[in-house]
Amino acid sequence: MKFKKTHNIDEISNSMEGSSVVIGGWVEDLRKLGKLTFLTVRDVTGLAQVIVKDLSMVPEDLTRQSVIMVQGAVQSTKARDFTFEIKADGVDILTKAVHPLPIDPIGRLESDIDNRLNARALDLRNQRVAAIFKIRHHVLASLRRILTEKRFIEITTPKIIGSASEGGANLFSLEYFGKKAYLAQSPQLYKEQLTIGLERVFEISSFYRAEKSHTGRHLSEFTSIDIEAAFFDYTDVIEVLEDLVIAVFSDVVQNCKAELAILERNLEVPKKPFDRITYTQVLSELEKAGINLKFGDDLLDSHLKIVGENHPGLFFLLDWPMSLKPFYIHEKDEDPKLSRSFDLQYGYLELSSGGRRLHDPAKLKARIAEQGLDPASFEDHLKSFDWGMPPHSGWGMGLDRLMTVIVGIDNVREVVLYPRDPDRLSP
Ligand code: AMO
Repeated sequence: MKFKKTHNIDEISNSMEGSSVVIGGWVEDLRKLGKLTFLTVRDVTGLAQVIVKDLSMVPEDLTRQSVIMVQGAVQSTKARDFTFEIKADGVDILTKAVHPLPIDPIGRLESDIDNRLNARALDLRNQRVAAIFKIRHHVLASLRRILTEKRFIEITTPKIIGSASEGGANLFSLEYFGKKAYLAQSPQLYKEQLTIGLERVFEISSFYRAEKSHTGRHLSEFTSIDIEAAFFDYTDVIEVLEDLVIAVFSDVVQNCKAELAILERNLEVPKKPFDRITYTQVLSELEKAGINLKFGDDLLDSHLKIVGENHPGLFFLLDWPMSLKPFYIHEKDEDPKLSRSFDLQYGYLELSSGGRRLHDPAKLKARIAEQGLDPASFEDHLKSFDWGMPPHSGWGMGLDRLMTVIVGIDNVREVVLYPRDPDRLSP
């Protein structure tokens, strides 16, 4: 490198007229007008116009998206889209990009999502795509800040595990030094155990589901936000979730104005309280729509579409039948057929599910057997319930699904850098 970068592009303004600066970035556009060459150069913070008077500074074969550094003086400009320009007195060509590129990185020519994902690093030069991942960064920062303020402690649990955390279905298995191992579907068992030592815990990590689903909301590797809290009932963790979603939306609206503008997204901060609808109410809504389900029937996609049309925003779906819930969920004292559990829905889309957990080891063991699971494979987990397990509740929320709601794009592949689904294992 001939020069040392002095400024990010967004740190330069027309008030710096006459100052010498060095920027580094990618050539977005390049035009020759008589003896002048006009370059636009983009870094992660913005776009600058550069004027080169000396033809020898810019080789004939300089391609778009090549990496350059420019040293020059800031000057005012008449160009419509810029508030300043840089008159180059030195250009260092650091890497030449191939021509043609596999996709148009500026997005003038639309590429389909498969081609874009195959060239994801380049796809991020498209400002709409970069905006999504800048927002995702702010969402993650916001989640960590808010949960920390609520006295949750961040944990990291194993992703290679010896037995299923969510029951037997949808598990990826692998060979682990001659033994069979699995990729964790969720941190469920660990987060429950850790309420013993840390009381309130959260994890934000990748988890794995071998689901052969080809939808806009299922991935084989997804990011889950999980919490678990000792001495909390399910109504308490519902409140944490409600506060968290409102605070995250509000942080995004405050901190990501430019990104939301690029996405032409008018994000509204939801208001408290979100509607609370019971499973039994849903059955009667469906009945009115001509669909007769019995208590205990699961809600299929087609049912949730109808419920979503009736309730288009955020709402909690409460009090599911125990028969539909995982072994660790606690029943309602007043009606043991009902569970102390909930889902957070955005219309038909399930964003989160959670509930109060069983903390009595005998009851938990009985439920494991009742669900046809082998108590022996939960031996380590069950042991910890004899060491002073507090009553506890928690939930898991799909970050990728939450992101689709925030950016208003209906496909999780758009909000994950390198998505994994049944058809995609690379790049
Ligand atoms: P559940 O299985 O409902 O619950 O998952 C919680 C949330 O994770 C997201 N999610 C997914 N997102 C993308 N692709 C997938 N394949 C996928 N699977 C799940 C969803 C879902 O609502 N242990 C419980 C949570 C708890 O009770 O704490 C669990 O994993 O947004």
